[in-house]
Amino acid sequence: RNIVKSLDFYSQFNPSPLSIKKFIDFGLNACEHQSFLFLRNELPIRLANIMKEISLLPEKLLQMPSVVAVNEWYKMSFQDILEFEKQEADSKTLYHFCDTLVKIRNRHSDVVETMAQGVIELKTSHDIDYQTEHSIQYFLDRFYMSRISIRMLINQHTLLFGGQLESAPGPNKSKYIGCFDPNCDIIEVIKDAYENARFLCDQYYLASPELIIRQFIHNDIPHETKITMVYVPSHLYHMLFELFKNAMRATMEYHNAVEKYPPITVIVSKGKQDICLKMCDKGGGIPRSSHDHLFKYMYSTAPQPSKSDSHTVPLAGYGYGLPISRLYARYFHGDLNLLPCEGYGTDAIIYMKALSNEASELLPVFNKSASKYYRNALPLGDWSNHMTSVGDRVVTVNN
Ligand code: W6P
Repeated sequence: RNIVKSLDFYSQFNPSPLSIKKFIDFGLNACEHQSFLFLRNELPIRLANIMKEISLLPEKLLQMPSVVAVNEWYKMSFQDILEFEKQEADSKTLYHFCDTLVKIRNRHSDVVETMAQGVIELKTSHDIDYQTEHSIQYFLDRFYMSRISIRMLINQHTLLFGGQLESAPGPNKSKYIGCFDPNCDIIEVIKDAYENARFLCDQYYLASPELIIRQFIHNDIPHETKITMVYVPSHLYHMLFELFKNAMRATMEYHNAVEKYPPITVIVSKGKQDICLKMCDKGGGIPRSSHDHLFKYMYSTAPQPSKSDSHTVPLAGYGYGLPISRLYARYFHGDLNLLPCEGYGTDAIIYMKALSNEASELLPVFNKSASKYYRNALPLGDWSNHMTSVGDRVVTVNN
């Protein structure tokens, strides 16, 4: 079968979201053969679903060299996995499958930067209208979420079955199940992210705000003294590190003339359904009008620092950090919100599901409703426009 037919075939199926509980249950009775059978079907489905969406992108974006490259990587990886469609699952095949997954993971390691580059290429060569910007935002959220999910599946398989070369990060790696920590100590992750952000902050500003952590556990959850959960520590770390960098920068810039900087406070609460982290800075906040922009891919105008640069650009501007952090939160049905109070400071909140069976993957599905976003114009606004000056002649079209 050719690739077009295979794409049509696999994109008819919806991805199957897994809950954290499923990942853990599977990891505890890990069976490589079963994992192989699942992935050789599920990976082509997830790849085909997002590749169909790539093909609906605005023509001018699709022609950008970086986007062409990303598209090629996806086609190669899709075909690499289809090799296993009809293969017998003997030990040689299983070994080769692991190897192929590692190869695919490496091939796609720079997808985020490359796609960002494609958007920059488009911005510098074309005027982008509101509609195009909207579909690119819609696409990138779905595209990066798909990528997070595919990498999760690949990481789980290679960590569980890939042998001695792979090992989970962290000191208690033996307690990990793939990349999940069944006893993820949230305050430890907070301290870790804080220390590393503080290191950058000290380098740049020669000072940094202190950290205060307070924890709260719902009255109906007795006998718990330490907030732990089943989670992917690297995802939580990624979100917190990003938020700390922003909170520190705001604090340092807003109080630049004083000796003492107001601390950053993190509140950690565990309820019956949710675990919430609220990070409060007194960095002067931001105007409400720029709040939405913080999550827009198109507003991170500056070229992304290259990998070798990234260590020398501490607390760099709002890149893709916040939108991607929000995707990590949403990936397991949590969320990430910012509540700025201009003139005072900003609260950033991370919500996570406390129950591992409710924390299921949130995956983009390719269907008619998704395609509409790319084809149709945005609906005409049915609220008044912002600030019309007295005397302006505004023609309103009713339709
Ligand atoms: C700010 C802007 C921001 C973004 C994300 C997290 C914290 C903060 N503080 O002023």
